[in-house]
Amino acid sequence: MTANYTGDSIYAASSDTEDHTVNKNSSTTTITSVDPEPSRAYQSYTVYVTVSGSRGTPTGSVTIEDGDGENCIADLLNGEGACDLTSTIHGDKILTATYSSDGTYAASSDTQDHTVEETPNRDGYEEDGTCAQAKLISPEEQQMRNILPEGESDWVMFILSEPGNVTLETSGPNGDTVMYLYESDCTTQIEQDDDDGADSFSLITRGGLEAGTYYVEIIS
Ligand SMILES: [Ca+2]
Ligand SMILES: [Ca+2]
Ligand SMILES: [Ca+2]
Repeated sequence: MTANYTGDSIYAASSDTEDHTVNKNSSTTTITSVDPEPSRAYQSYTVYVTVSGSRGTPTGSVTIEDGDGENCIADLLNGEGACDLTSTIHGDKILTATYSSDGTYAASSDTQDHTVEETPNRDGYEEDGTCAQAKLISPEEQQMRNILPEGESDWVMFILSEPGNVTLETSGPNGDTVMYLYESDCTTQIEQDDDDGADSFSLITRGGLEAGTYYVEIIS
């Protein structure tokens, strides 16, 4: 900041300079809720945040961390935001929401307790709940899986190096599956089966498949 005196017929011109810092307005970040509370490992939960300013409404985004390396970013609209976070490690978490300064408002943060419960019945092939997460199965290979709890879905992929026939089968001590066979686009269904296997398990026998990649979804 500079003050200049231009001088007159008696006094010479002079000036003075003084440092002046324009402080950023303060901001207050608050985690308003977490849904669901508690959540389960590998299940996403939504974290809601607000950021208020000493005057006006801060803009920008808030990063929310679960303390175990997972995070999500909530973009602010009218000082509010939310994002979906997925914790892979169960336990008691301290969520940290950090608002980074937008140039006008200073940074601020908040913490909130959140419990992530263990997800039972996971098998060694999870996460495989989408076609993109499908795990490879080789000819003659058996994979030990859980299709639990109800609504769980496991995706498997296999590759035919030449045209051929396939048999796909589920079995187990107890349970009830439904199986879907898809083309390489993950969406064009070739066949589905509910109970053609033993008990309520599934069996698909299909001839004349061309060489290529195929996907199978198994649900309970
Ligand atoms: Ca599974
Ligand atoms: Ca699964
Ligand atoms: Ca069935």
